[in-house]
Amino acid sequence: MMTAIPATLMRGGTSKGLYFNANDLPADEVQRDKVLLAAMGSPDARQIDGVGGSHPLTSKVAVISASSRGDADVDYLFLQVVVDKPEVSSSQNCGNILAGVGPWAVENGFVKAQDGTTPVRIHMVNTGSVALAHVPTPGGVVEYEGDARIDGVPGTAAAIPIDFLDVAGASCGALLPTGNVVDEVDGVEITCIDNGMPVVVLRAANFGLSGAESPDELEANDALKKRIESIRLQIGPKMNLGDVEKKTVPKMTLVSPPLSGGVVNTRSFIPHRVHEAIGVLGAVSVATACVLPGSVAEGIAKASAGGGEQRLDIEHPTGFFTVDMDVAVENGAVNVKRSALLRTARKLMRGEVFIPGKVWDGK
Ligand code: NQM
Repeated sequence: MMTAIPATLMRGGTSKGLYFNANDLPADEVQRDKVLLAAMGSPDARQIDGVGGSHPLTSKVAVISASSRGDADVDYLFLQVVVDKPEVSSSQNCGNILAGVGPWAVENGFVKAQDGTTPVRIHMVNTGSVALAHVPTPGGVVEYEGDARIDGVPGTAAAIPIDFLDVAGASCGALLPTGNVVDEVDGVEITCIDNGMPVVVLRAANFGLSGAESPDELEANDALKKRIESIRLQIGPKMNLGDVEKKTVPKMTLVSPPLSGGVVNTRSFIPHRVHEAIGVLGAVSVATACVLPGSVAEGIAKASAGGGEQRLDIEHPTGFFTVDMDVAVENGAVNVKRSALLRTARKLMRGEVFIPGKVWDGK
């Protein structure tokens, strides 16, 4: 006996995953995670017995419900279904899957569509912060097609601008979780920062890299991966993240001088695979490090610490990620007033995902 669970398969930004109404999943978290592992086909490197795409970026889940907060329309819980281990993690947020939450919320009756654009206030449960997505809804219907282009996705789609209102320190309690602009681990200088995503910024040059290496090359470099993981495991607790061995944070981003006219060039370990682009909130955090006086990006990033609105183009393996930021530098510290960016999303399939009865019999 299989249990059929309503689900929507969507691309959100440069990620892909299943979007669920929380009411359709088991309330018990252990049971819920078993269901999600079965839906995606984990643990298995190929996820052959599920709908997962065999990569962390395509093995993601959004669980959506009416918001518990007065300042939001929906609650969005992000869950990373680990591809090759029986693990489901709520330890991070995801700004890419977030891009599909607004359209999903409108189409599933959580927010009434307006003619033109419908603002959807999304409480990101993982970090307790709120994002404001501007969903295109001409004639009161969600529009997915359009002419906005984001690097890492072929073609164009309708633009979904997203504002982040209060993400600084959302996971770690402070923009600079260790209290320092620069820390040293294993003899390497790093900047630990959380402007929506806990990120450790490292200089590519400190690892003998140019920073232009491809994700495949970096993933094939076992000695490099070991050094980066050693730093991650040591600094995680100092970033108020506890033991991070089984967590998908902090992300580890190598920075190097820009190659194509952007502010900085990046390669991001997320944390065991290398991102084909860069995560949304990961990019916001790296952009913030670029305007932080004294960070390891200083002298590498072509950005100046300064007040007011700034547009920062972060280079990554498949193009640029553009972040609009309003930052004020007060007594040498960066105060982030607003971060905003553009994403697109696409509804790919809607239906039911089938779960074997031995996993969940739906009761
Ligand atoms: O940083 C990948 C992604 C992400 C996360 C990751 C993300 C973000 O590209 O907000 O979007 O770093 O695991 O989807």
